[in-house]
Amino acid sequence: MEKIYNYINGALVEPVSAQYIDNYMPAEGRVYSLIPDSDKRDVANAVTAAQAAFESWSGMTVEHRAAILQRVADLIDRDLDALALAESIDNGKPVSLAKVVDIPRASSNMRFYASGAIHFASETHITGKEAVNYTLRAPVGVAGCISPWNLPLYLFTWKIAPALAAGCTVVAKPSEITPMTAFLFSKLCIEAGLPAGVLNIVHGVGPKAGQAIVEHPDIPAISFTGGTVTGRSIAATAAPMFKKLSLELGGKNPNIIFADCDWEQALATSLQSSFSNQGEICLCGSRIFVEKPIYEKFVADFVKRTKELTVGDPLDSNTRIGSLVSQAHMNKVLSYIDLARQEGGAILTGGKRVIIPGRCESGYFVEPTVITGLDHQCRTNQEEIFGPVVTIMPFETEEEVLRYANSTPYGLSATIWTENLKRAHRVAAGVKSGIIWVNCWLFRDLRTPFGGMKQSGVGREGGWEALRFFTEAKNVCIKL
Ligand code: TXE
Repeated sequence: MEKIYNYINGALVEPVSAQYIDNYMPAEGRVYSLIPDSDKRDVANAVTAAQAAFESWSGMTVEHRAAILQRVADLIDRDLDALALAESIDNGKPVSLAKVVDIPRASSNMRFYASGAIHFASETHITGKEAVNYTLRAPVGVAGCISPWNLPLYLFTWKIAPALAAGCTVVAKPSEITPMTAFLFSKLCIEAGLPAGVLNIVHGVGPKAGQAIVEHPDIPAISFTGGTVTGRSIAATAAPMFKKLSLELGGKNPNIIFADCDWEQALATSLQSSFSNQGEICLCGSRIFVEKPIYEKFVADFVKRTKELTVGDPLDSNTRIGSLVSQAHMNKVLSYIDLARQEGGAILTGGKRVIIPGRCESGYFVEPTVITGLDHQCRTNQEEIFGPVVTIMPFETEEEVLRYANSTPYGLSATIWTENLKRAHRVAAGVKSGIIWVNCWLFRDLRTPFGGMKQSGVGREGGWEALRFFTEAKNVCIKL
């Protein structure tokens, strides 16, 4: 069976323990490769390598660093099809989606931060005729990057690229549930000539390998994307050590549809924001609020289109909904659908596991599910399900929908559908979310700040925010 290796000090190596854990192919529900079960000894080796590489990497000209990162991006583009296939096999998502979202966005992360670092500038403040202050920004040192399973290579590179571009060396851990593309990425880094020790990838489970990264005294900055519960535990470990922390956590995002929306756009995009990647995107709009005059028609049309989505083999190009990432996650999603029933919800379509005949008959497939009849305060509407499950609720006024939208402990993103410009601005200002889309969803400009409010996270990634995160500012004040 294929073995995945750690990438430490420029080489692909076994874990110190020589122990491996199973890696599942979710569409078939079977083990297909093995992952290093790394522990604090592997993390210590990775940190030693990263420390040794720091001086020359951070001292290299930014153009030289950028050129190496661009080469990595070129190799991602060259291997797009193979990486998309690997991502689909590892995660269960449709290969067609990995081809147009995950892998191209991984390559643009590398390119964006390669050129971003070249254009990064630091500030100068002229204090009248008395003084000049300028800001020196130096890379923080060895950065710790920990990423989740839902958009594996995309979110892995989203953290690594700015850290490397800023001049940090990195110890990174992808999710143990989807490690394959990070492994392939380590091979591309070697091929691209990334100097040994600049990036180190340690595979393994969160409480062991992940925790060792968070606890390591020589890693001063941690960038994490994952569940809110894990984020809380990471913060509890890192805060007393005074580490820099960026936490991108869960969401329970409102999708607010006013009666004056562009009907076709709102409907088609809401279908995507509900069910793309099997609903396993922290930015999915899992609570749809529809203004009363169009509520009945919206529900009818939305259910009709949901029924047309093909659930199937992720490798089939017609498939719109692939497999959920793991059996445990499938069970969690199904348990939430049961909860919705108990809470009095009506399941208008979906609600069950799907058995796909043939190679995928043991896979973890769940029908796209639409639920109505629930109050905004019930658990189904408060907790993150992270699957192909949406609820639809009616509303009458802006005040009312803002109250519903803001009623969860999360505040990651929101979508607003209206052709009324003033209302769009008013509602966007009123929603407590870090990212608001008006008449679109998942549109990204990498220069914009990205992150959540409330329990959706701390800090902002994206653009200059990420380059600032991985650097330490020092002010120099010169008296004139
Ligand atoms: O994430 P975890 P999981 C949500 C979603 C999902 C839930 C749990 O609701 O059902 O989180 O998913 C590492 N110290 N999101 O269990 O556990 C872990 O190995 C250091 C939302 O996969 O948070 C992995 O690399 N690291 C999210 C990463 O943290 C630890 C996307 C994320 O794992 C650790 C995914 C520890 N103590 C899930 N424990 C989003 N917002 O995009 C775990 N890890």
